[in-house]
Order: sequence, then structure tokens, then C-alpha cells
Amino acid sequence: MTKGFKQNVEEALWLDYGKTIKEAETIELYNAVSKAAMAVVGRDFGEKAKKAEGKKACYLSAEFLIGRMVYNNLLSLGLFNQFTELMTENGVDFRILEEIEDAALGNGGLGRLAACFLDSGATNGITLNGYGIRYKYGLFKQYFEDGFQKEMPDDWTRMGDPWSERREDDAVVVEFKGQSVRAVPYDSPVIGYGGKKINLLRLWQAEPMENFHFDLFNDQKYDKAAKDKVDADAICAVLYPNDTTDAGKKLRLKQQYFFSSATLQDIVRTYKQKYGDDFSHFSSEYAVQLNDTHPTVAIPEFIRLMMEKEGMTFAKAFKLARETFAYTNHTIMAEALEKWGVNLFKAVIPNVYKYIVMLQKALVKELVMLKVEKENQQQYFIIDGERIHMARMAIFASHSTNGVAQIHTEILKNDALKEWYALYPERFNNKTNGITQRRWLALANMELSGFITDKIGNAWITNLDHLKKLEKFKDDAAVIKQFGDIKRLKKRQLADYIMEHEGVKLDPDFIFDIQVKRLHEYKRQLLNAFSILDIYFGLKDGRIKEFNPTVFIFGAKAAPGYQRAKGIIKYINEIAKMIESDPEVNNKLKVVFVQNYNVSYAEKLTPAADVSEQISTAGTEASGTGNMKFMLNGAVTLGTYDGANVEIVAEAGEENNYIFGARVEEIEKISKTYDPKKLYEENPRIKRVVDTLVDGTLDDGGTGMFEELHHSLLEGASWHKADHYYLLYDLLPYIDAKLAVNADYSDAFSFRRKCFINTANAGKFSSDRTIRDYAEEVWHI
Ligand code: 26W
Repeated sequence: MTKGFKQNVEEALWLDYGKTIKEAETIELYNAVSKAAMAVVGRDFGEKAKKAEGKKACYLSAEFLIGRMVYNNLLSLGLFNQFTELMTENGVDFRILEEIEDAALGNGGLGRLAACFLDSGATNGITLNGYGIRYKYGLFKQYFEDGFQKEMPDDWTRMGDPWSERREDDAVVVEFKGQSVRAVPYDSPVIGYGGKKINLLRLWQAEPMENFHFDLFNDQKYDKAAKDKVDADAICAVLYPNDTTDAGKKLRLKQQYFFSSATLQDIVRTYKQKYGDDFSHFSSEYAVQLNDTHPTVAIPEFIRLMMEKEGMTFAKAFKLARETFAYTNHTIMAEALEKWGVNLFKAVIPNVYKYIVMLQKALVKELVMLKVEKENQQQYFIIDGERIHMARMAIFASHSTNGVAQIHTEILKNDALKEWYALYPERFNNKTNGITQRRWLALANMELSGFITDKIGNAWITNLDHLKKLEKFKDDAAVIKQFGDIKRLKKRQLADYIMEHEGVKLDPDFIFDIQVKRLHEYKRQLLNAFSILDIYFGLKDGRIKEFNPTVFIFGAKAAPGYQRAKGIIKYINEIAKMIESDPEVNNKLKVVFVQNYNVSYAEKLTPAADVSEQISTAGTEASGTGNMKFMLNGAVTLGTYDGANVEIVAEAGEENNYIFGARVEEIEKISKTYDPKKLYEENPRIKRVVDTLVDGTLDDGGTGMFEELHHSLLEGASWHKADHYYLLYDLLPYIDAKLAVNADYSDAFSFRRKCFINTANAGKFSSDRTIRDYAEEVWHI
């Protein structure tokens, strides 16, 4: 079979395009390679995955940030080497398929986590199938114009989608008030490493019940004839439609119901093929994991299906729901805790609202039974006045609620969800996030992979704890040197890539200090910017004398409607420009903000970092997963005591990382009396950097964005107090830590040794461990 792969590629090329490998366009090559690999997978993978023996976990997620699929799938199938050989034989660089675009069906961490989990499920022999939406447009493409973010649509299937199969025969109908649509599944294989286990990623596409109303068209009512299609298309058009208006909010809710309902109908149908009307085995056949609250409407939908179609009582359906569903919380940011207006909900899915009312009644009954005083009950209400609280529903009607890092779970238990923890302490548990080492080391950093395998064998690919065996080399100067040389090579490669894509020249002898993640105030990219400005002034004033040349690299997308985040991007781009044009410092300091940061860019950036910036305000970043990718690839973390950083330094040692700033307890203590203006007025260094926002040092093109940022730090706004994320509070300790990293870099051996120890202790952060914990403790698989 494997011998045939190369021939199959050539044959597919010839049959479909009449071309040889040498003649083929990239896209043709891509389609032929994918097709040949899909032939190895087999057309029946979807059926097999759906009907796999034993309990099946279903991961319901509004996002799957898969990135580029082809290399990963070739690796998993054991075809990667044959592929590269075939290319080499024909004089083609195997990296040619890097032109193929990412499947960017997600925003950030939550979506990428879903993708890592699927990889780990399949690799570990656990049936874990993903269910979501086949968006027509993924997350927007970003570019900069005069330093401002601009957005372009990401039509990711424009060149085809050879890794999916349309499964017309499995289509189901989803009903909204005044609209019915067909949900048609597109199935992609999730191939476990070694190719033994293949799970399923099923993405639903909304289509009109009838594609075309011939009669209307005949009556020359052309718009009407096409209307059903337009309305169906809207459901899957984009990820997170702008929800500033009611129409946008409705569309969001429609999306959530669309994929939740389709998935449950699908699961119930498959179940019934096996057990008929006997639902006594349901919760030992299926576990449903809700990836944040986005698919929570699946719970009342399940109860509806059981009662309306299967004639079950509410009590029985509710019990089954609780046994089946589990909920993961990914953030405590208030604005991300979903609530729907009752009227809006009723206008979209009145049929489901009924079951939410039943859940609310069951809740009150249980509160009484658990002896919660009447005056304390309202904080639990699923229907609370005019709002439906999705997180409350998810906790109440499931058997498990988990956070995604130890500190995050503690905050859920003791603060954000403490009233629920008091009620159901046994339901709360932690599952610290992880990343798949197949993509983030084996594929993204082949040089380091080769080095590691050379030292300790290749068992780390499926058991990352093996990395610990590297520790015995930590004082071996030759090994550390080799490790450092690989880093230098990855920095060289990134520099070439950035030259090509951004037109910016980087020197691999600089320190590569990288902050890449969604743009959000709590992640504090602005704090990083301030620290760079202080260093810049320090270098010019002669306050900073010794300084190892450093490039600060940023990558981030700002949500299109998030003006403050866009202001921060512009600000950093202006800083980059100012420093670049200053001959006094531009040989030591550099700033580059790369455009269109995505999974594929992350695969280039992560291996090249010396310093990983993880500087969120303590208590705000649920976990972070970028922090783990950098650690695995041998960077030191410059970060706060937040999210998974806490566990990273517990594994790799505080002495091998750079932790600074206020901890959660300290922030809590000062929050009432915090006065950023006082800090600003009393400390000239703070004042100087903050005032670059308004004193003409940097120009926001007349938009008022910088002024607004300045105001938000010193005066606040109606929705947030001044400097809500404590930038000014942490600024000086942060700069001290940054300068400490910089000074430590001078001793190459001891710096690389720290990096090496980070890699050696990254075992815990494999998503294989996370998934095994979910399987055992939540899904009981
Ligand atoms: C309701 C709209 C919405 C949707 C998605 C708001 C916010 C989001 C985020 C993109 C959610 C997200 O990505 N959260 C991240 O989840 C990661 C995986 O658990 C964590 O590592 C990150 O800390 C958390 O921010």
C-alpha cells in the first residue's frame, strides 16, 4: 500500500490535470497529494468513526483552528517521507505546499485547543469526534495599511477542500422560527499518529430545503426565488458575525443552534440504529463536551428531542442530559459569558425556549431541595429577568464543569462561579490545557525533533514525558551548544520568512523576543510596547548602558469592531517606525509586527523565540497555550503568575524563567484603591512612555485612537475603571525582568541551558495528557 503512494500521486495528477509533477501548479499538486492520501484513509472513515466500538466523546465547538492539514495528515499516515522523496526526485521543494492556506475556522486558543485535542484523541486511541460549523469564510485575513489593521475575507475553500467529503445521505433538518434549513455534513478524517485510529471532524453546512424555486423563477420573481439560499448561506457565512445589532445577535444564536441541533440529531439517529428506542445505554455510548458556552443550547435541544420525538418524561430526559453533557469554561472575562435576551431567543427558536423554562423550574426545585434561601436563589437563575444565562445552564444541566489551568479552576471555584461550587463541589475539576507535540515540535521544528530523537529516541512523539530524559545533558556544553545552534538556525529561517512576507530585515544574532496571541487589553500588548519605549529612551539617554540587541516581534489580530485593540496595533507599528528611523538605536533595537498571524505563522515563529512574552494581568488568562508551544521549543518565559505560566515554571523552575508583577492576591488587595494617575504623576519614566500617546511623539493619523488609549489608562471609561489591567502597576517590575533576561543572554551557555531545561520539562503540556484526563475523569472512556 505505502509503496503505491507515490504512484497514486502521479496518477491523480495525470488523470485530473494531464500533468506531471514537474509541470503541476501548486494547487494541482496539493489536490493530487491529498487525494492519494485520502485513498489510503478510505472513503468509509466517517461511518467507521461514528460507529466505533465503545463510548464516543463528541466535542462540540464553534471553532476548530486546524491550520494547514496536508503536512500533518501525511505525517500521521506515515507518508511524509515518501512525499518529500517524491518532491525531491522531481526537483520540487517539499515546502511548496506552504502556499496552501490555513483552515482558520477559529479565533485563537479555544479553537486551536480543539484542533490539538482531536489530534491527541485519535493518537491515543480514544474516539473523540469533533462537531462544528463549516464556515464559508474563516477568520479574516489581516494586513496593515499605514500601520492600521485592515481586514479581508478568508475564502478558505476557494481552491477546493480535498480533505473533506460531503455526506448528503447524513443531512438533517434544523428548524428556526419561520425558516427551515438542511444541515449537510462535511466529514474530514482526524488521523491518529501512525494511522491506526481515524476519528471524525464533522462540519455542518446550512443549505436551503430546496435550492431553487423553479415556479417563482418562472413567475419572474428572481429575488424571491433565491431568497431561501441567501438566508441559509448567512448562517454559515462567517465566524462570529458582528453582534453589535440585534440582527447580528440573532445570527450568532442561529449558528449555535444550527450546529448543536444537527449534531444531536445525528448522534441520536446513530444511537437508534444500534439500540432502537431503548435509551438506557445512551450515556454509556456518548459523552458530549461543550467547548465553552457556545454549544450549550445543545442541552435544551437534547431534552426537546427526547421528549418530543422519543416520548420521554422531562425528568428522564434531564437525567440523561446530565449524564451525557460536560462543560469547559475558557474565560472569566465578563463580556464572554454568554447571555441571550429572552425575546431574542424566542424570536429565533421558540420551540427550544419551552425547555429552558422547564430547566429553570427544575433548578428552582433543586435549590429548594438543597436549602438555598429564597433571597439567595436569583444568582443561579438560568432565566434571570430578561436574560438567559448559558453558563448557568451548562453547569446546572451537566455533570462536570472544568477550568483549563489550575489557577483558572481555583478562580472559578472561589470567585467567578463560587456559588455554583458551593452547590456542586464534586462537579468542578481542572484539566490543564495542552498542545500536540506532533504539530508543534515534530512538524514545526524538524531540526529540534531530529536532535531530540538523536539523544533520547523517538518515543516523545507519542509520550512527551520522555523529554525528561534530556535533563541528563543539561550540563553538557557540547549538547547545549548543539541545541543553541538549532535555535540560531530557526531564527535564521524566520528572518528569511519575515523578509519575504513583511519586507523587514532581521539579524539572527539579535535576541528574538516574541509576543503572539489575539489582541486584547488583558493580554497587555500595550504593556510590552511601553517597556520597549522605556528601553528606547534609556538607550538614548545613556541610562541603559549594556544591552544585547533585541528584536521585539508581535503578531495579533484585533476583532474588527474592537477599536482600542486596533489603536494598540497602530501604536506598536508607529513605535517600530520611529525606532527604525533612529540611527542612534536601530542597531540594537527593532520592532516588527507581522501581518496575518495564524497557525502557519505560529509554526514559523514558535521555534525561533528566545523569549516568550506571557504578560497578561494575573487572573485574566485562563490558561494560554502559546506559552506551552514556546516552552516546548526552548524559549524562556517572561511572564506573570497567570494561567498555565504558573504550571510552566513549576515544571521548569522559576530560576529558568522570568516571572514578574502582581499576583492575583495582590491585585485583589489593591484593586479598590488603585490609582494609576498617581503612579503616572510620581514616576517620570512611566509618565514619559504613557505620554507618547498624546505628546506628538507618535502619530495616530488623526484618528484619536492614541488619545483614547491614554484616557483609558488615566481616567477610565463608563465600562471600565482607569487602567483596568494594571499596566502602570506592573510596568517597572516588567522592565526590570526584561533587562534581566537581556543581561543573562550574554552568557550563552547558561541562557541556552535555561531554554534546554524548559524543553526537557514540557512533557506535562502535551494535549495527550489532557485528553487522557478528560477521557478518564469526565467521559469515563
Ligand atoms: C462569545 C464570543 C467569544 C468567543 C471566543 C469570546 C471569546 C472567545 C475566545 C476566542 C475564547 C478563547 O479563545 N479563550 C482561550 O481559550 C484557551 C483554551 O482554553 C485558553 O488557553 C486561553 O487562555 C483563553 O483565552
